Amino acid sequence: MDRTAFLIGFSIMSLASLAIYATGERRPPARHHVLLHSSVPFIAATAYLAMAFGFGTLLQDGAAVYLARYADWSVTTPILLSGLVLLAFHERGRTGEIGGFLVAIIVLDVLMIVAGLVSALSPSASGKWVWYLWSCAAFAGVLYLLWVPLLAMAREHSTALGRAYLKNLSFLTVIWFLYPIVFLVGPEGLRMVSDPTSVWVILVLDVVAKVVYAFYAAANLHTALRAPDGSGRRRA
Ligand code: RET
Repeated sequence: MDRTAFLIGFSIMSLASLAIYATGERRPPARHHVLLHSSVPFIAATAYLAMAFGFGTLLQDGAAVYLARYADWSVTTPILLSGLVLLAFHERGRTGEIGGFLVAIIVLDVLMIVAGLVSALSPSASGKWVWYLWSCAAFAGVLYLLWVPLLAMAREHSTALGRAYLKNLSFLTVIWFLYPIVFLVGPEGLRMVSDPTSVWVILVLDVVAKVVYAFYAAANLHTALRAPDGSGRRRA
């Protein structure tokens, strides 16, 4: 695989990390979201740099498996999910309850990524599909927590916050669904798509899921906090 896509990924992600931080809110209650969202492309830039130098690239049955990509996802996806959990609980909630949701969703999410990596590295076809389906089961658990209890919590908080949460969640769900599809048709799955095509498609997905999503989520939070019932300000 030629380095161009990886170097472009590195450049976009590192500049995006700075841009998200520079244009983000500096004060609570939105500041922690800016910190979370600017750290995500910084981690991705590190992974793209590793991939550009061929670090952590394995060959499985002639197909490249990029370990740096899975390392990136296993850190960045929990951060993105934490942003949504913290939005659903915005400025409320018992520590135990917030912690419980964070741990449950992060564990499911990391298992999803690890099972996906095991699928990519599986030498046998049956092992590949069992691990792929197991990863999808963990993904279903993540989506259940986001769409059922956490959505109810966000709506209970206020109409404005519920709307912001739903917009972010819808965006995230659509883009996240594309990853298992690209994996399925790519070199790690059915091999209908070549390695360079899959690398470019994942680069575009990563930019949308990490960078475009960061600006979209910040705009939705900003609108919610300015709404009369959006609890943008702590009451005295
Ligand atoms: C894999 C393969 C096995 C089945 C499933 C997968 C899901 C991956 C997802 C990745 C999301 C990545 C993001 C990265 C950006 O920071 C591991 C591809 C379900 C949902 C959003």
